[in-house]
Amino acid sequence: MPDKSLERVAVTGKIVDARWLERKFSNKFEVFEMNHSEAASCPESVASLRALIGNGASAAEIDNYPSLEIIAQFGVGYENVDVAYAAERGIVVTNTPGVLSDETADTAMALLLNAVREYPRAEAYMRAGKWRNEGDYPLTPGTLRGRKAGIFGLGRIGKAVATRLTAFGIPVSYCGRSRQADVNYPHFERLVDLAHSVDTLIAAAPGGDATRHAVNAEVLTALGPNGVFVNIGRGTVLDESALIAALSTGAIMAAGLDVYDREPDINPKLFSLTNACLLPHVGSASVATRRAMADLAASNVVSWIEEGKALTPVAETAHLAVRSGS
Ligand code: 8YV
Repeated sequence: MPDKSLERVAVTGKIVDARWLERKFSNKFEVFEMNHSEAASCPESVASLRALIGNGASAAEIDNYPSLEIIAQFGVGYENVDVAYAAERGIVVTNTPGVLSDETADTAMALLLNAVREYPRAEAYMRAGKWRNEGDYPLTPGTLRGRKAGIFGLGRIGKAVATRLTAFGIPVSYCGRSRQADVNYPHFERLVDLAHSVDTLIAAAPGGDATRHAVNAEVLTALGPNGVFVNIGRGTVLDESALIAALSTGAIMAAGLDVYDREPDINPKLFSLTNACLLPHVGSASVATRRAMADLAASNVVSWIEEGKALTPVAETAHLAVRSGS
């Protein structure tokens, strides 16, 4: 029986392990699993909810919850939360920075290796019995040896990718909002200039209007015919039609994608390209990492309820991280 004195917390959207969350925080709050449309159709059941753990909330969805004080986004990206509107209503928004950086950076390296050395295709070749019947899998034109990498978006995930590339012997440079004092990698202000100076571009940039279609035909062409593009951040950062054209014409060699413009609806043309290695947005998708994300989201809620302090507020609502009077 749930303890009636416990706070009820709305859990919406794709939280991979809501049951685990419920067990782990059972003495802290009561999970109220639902989706935003249920909230809209049943206003009395959500009228008193102060906290929401979820993935995305538009202004209209936020308005379903008149008593809302905190939105704990399940993920590091939060372009699908209307933070400006949340701030206007005095609602603090938190995300899950740090806990998924290594897992996501590992996925970027897997995409890079798979795109360049064709490991998924080589495995499919073997499973089809072709090794025995037709001979060795062809030598790959691509190699990581001698590559130069550029990272678009040197946040926590970008930095974890840079560490891995450096360990692989690949020099790194980057393009981001500003030059960062804690790294020595060369910085480029313009993405196209970065692309001209490397042959491997890895996007780990946030989504939203500021980065929409930043990786366009000009940027891709600048990578050259040996070029490889990997996207581990947000699908909206890439002009997908430009990538499809670049892969089809050989303007670049290969690509590895984990994120898409309108996922999970994928442009079918991508499926027909053998030089595209495609994953279904699994960058952070291990049980351990998704639990660490759920843990951090829920800890933000607990800290807010118990102490009036959000642990990892997003920049736009940092001024709301401490409840007035706390
Ligand atoms: C998850 C992500 O896929 O953190 C993010 O921004 O995109 C991923 O880690 C997502 O948040 C889980 O739904």
